[in-house]
Amino acid sequence: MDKLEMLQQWVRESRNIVFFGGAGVSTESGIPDFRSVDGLYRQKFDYPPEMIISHTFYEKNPEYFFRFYREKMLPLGFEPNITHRVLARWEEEGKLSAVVTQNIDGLHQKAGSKKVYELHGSVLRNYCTRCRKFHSAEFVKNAPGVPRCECGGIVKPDVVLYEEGLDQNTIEQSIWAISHADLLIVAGTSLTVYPAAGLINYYRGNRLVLINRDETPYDSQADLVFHQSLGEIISRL
Ligand code: CNA
Repeated sequence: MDKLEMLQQWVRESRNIVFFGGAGVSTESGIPDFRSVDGLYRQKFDYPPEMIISHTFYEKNPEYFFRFYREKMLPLGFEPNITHRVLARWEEEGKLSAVVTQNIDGLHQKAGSKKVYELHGSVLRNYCTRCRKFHSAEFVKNAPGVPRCECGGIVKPDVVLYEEGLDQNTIEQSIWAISHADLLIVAGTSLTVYPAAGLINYYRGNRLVLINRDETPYDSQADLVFHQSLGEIISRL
């Protein structure tokens, strides 16, 4: 039996799949990731991207932060791809219990997934830092300069910046899901951003599958590894 047949069998037998993903899940929708050869981290900016999307930089230079955020991090107008759609279908069929994602683009929900744990938040939620009023992503996109609420407060995207903590509830729910999964599929992530990447250590089963174009630090821990396009594999499951 080859690797793909093995994975097909595991998916058939599973009743409690958890999918853990990253930016590579959405590249096939046209949204660039950070660390691929054509990703954001290979482009030239005035500052390293990790610095621009840090809390300190956001506080010190909000004008530059929002210019970068609007141009490079606000993926509006994109559609879910085959991976998002298959995961939504598995959930509906009762085979998949949760998607844990590092993505901030909302595409899993757009494809119909219900149980989605967004470790790094979502560009679709934006709150006034003074009065907590909700604002849409379009509001942030179209605001001139630093987006401001009617009350005068800055509207901040509900996205976890470097130096900021992750939501405790989301972490706990993700750990619970991962530790109870019968099959854990980890895909489209370089597994280099912590604490998110460390969550896969909570998996206790023996069906850990890694699908990623590039190698990851967790390849040797996986029971099956595919260095291929995610869409190519998922479309055959
Ligand atoms: P990353 O570090 O950019 O790694 C992405 C990985 O996906 C790389 O190792 C690629 O080899 C792999 N990859 C890319 N496309 C494919 C594909 N089609 N098939 C298989 N593998 C592929 O991204 P991570 O998610 O690991 O890093 C975490 C950051 C990136 C999170 O904080 C995200 O918020 C952030 N991010 C999110 C988005 C989004 O929401 N769509 C886009 C860009 C960055």
